[in-house]
Amino acid sequence: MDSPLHVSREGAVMVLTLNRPKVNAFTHDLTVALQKALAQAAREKDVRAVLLNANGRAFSAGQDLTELQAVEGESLRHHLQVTYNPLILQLRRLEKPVLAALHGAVAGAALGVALACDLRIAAEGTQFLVGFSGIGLAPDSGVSLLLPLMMGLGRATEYAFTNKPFGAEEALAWGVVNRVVPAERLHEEALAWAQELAAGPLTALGLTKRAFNRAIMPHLEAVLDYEAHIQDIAGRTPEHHEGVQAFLEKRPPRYT
Ligand code: T3D
Repeated sequence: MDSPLHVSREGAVMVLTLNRPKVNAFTHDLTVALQKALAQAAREKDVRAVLLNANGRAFSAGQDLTELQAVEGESLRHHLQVTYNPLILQLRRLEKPVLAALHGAVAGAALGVALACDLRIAAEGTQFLVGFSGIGLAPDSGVSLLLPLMMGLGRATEYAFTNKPFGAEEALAWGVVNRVVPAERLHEEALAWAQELAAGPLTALGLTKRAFNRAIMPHLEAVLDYEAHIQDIAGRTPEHHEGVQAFLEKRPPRYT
């Protein structure tokens, strides 16, 4: 079976490419592969920047809902503690620039992963979906902190409550992404930008990231832990079961 994550090098840039069938939904294996690759990026001195992108029609639809159904017996707290929470912390703590190149759909936990990167470049036509309320959950993967931080609390609340998508141009106007480029130029532009970042003063950039973390998200670890706590509550509700069931049966959810 093909690996869920392709790890390659373009000079000093480590390129991490999500590579799952259909929509790059995150499985346990993909999350662990990302954690390992980021640990490698931190260790290897000649890696000076990371580019996170994806093969296929979408960057990622977030948590794989077929796999989530399989772990339903377990607590979502535990699931988050071994998957997204360490991944988000790694992305923020890696003292090297991390650029996300986004296309297609970016939903749920994948939105959290994208927001935890330092910079985002999106293809025209990219659709962003907060996702969680669509399956009766609350935001996790750092989304409860990072989305209001970037787009403002009012907008974040609206898009989290309604689960309606917003597009690349809105994401650009609201500061959720830094650049929007034609889809056919995404890879080339993202790689060129990552190379430029890799040629920068690495220690200064790493310390800048450390300073930003300290200034505006010193409590990130506690936020992730609290998200896991409330997701555990949401995960036990009939709303969540109905939301996932409805998605898998391709019908609108019926909440009572
Ligand atoms: O403890 C924990 O881990 C809880 C944490 C949860 C974190 C989360 O990420 S919660 C949010 C999970 N994600 C979603 O709810 C998004 C669900 N997907 C969608 O809304 C849409 O698929 C997209 C907007 C992402 C893309 O729409 P579109 O029209 O381009 O594609 P599609 O037709 O909806 O999907 C294509 C296929 O991918 C389809 O399968 P099929 O019919 O070809 O066999 C669909 O079922 C499948 N798919 C889409 N999203 C997921 C998925 N399969 C598994 N998991 C998915 N998340």
